[in-house]
Amino acid sequence: MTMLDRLFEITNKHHEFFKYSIPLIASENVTSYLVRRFYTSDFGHRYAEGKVGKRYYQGCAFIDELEALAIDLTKKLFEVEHANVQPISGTIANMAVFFALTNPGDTIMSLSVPHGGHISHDRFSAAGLRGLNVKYYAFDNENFNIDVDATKRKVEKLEVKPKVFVLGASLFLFPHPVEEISEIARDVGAKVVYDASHVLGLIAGKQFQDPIREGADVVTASTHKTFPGPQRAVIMCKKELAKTIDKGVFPGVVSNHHIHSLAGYVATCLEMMEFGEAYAKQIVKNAKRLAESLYNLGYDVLCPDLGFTESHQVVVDVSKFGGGDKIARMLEDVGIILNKNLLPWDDVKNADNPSGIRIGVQEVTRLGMKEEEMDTIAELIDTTIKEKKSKDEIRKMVREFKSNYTTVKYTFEECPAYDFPELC
Ligand code: DSN
Repeated sequence: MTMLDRLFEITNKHHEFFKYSIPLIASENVTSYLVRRFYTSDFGHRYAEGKVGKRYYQGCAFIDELEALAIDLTKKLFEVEHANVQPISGTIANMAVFFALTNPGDTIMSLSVPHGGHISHDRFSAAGLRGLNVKYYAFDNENFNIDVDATKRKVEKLEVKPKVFVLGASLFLFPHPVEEISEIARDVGAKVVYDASHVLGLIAGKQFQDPIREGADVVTASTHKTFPGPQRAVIMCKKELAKTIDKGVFPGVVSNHHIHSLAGYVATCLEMMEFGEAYAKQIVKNAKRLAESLYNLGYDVLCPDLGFTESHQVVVDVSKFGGGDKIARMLEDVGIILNKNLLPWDDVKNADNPSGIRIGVQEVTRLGMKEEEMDTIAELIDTTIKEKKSKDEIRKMVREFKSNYTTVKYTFEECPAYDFPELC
């Protein structure tokens, strides 16, 4: 077998694996053919440093038109005053914002990772790279949210006041108290940055909080989780911060910005304008139903008294079954793909075997699954964890079930989700 044959084999096997598995990673999604078509365009061969109409390379006439369209659609879809569509990932977007709004040695407030914060909000990642001193919000485990009063007291006691309050999370069940935190931030002259990476599709579909109108100064977000686009990111902000943020992006942390995936992002904006509301509503219904089904089967799903979730995520404490690592591996063996996750009461040192698993239903929703299918997924998870059947039998059940859901919906022309299409 040649190396090239090997490359095709690996890629085809990956596609086949996902076609017959149940994808429940909360930070992933599947794009339509419409979006994928633009990945293969000549845009992917070009460079476009700088701003629309002010580039450092020739040949950017149509790239300028494309980027202007992307900015315009982002502003319309999210009803914001300014958008920068150049960051190539959520972490890069956060780095750009830290670069723009802080100086090394400044203090910021973030959620710790066990409380759901993204690594880039923390000192051992992007915030640390900027030399920021990270203080954590007080967290209310029961309500799975920031404890506003305790946070206020904590900020009052700080000798050096924070410059930025980061909101938004990777473990994200309920809207954050943006209004209340913005008030605390205003009192100390700080900005509020809301990382909407996980919930951007729900915000576009008007099924989650609206962070800018609730008081956030800046929203960062990757564009490939609940928002079903290519892997890149956007930053949105109020007009008065536009120049500062743009400079943080370029020349701050972005040079070229992967124009082929920007074209795919534009196509996703158009899909979300047309289908976003129905898609986002179904995501939330599915998440609630999956949580309820698992709870009824005896699982320690977080926050039963709060309706489990208001987002695409369901979080389960599986410590009584051996912990998140063991369970995530068992499920992977039968084709149910999700991730282990630290829970608020876990020590960050236990990241290799945390108490929890995190489940996201956005991709299966995109494939057309509804509440009934969530009951089936809960049963398949239960059958696996309690070893009610052999691995081979469950793998076969997963395969048969998933065979009916391999088409991308909520797009203009439905298409296969997991094929590796021929170009010519
Ligand atoms: N850490 C990823 C997640 O939430 O899965 C996002 O970068």
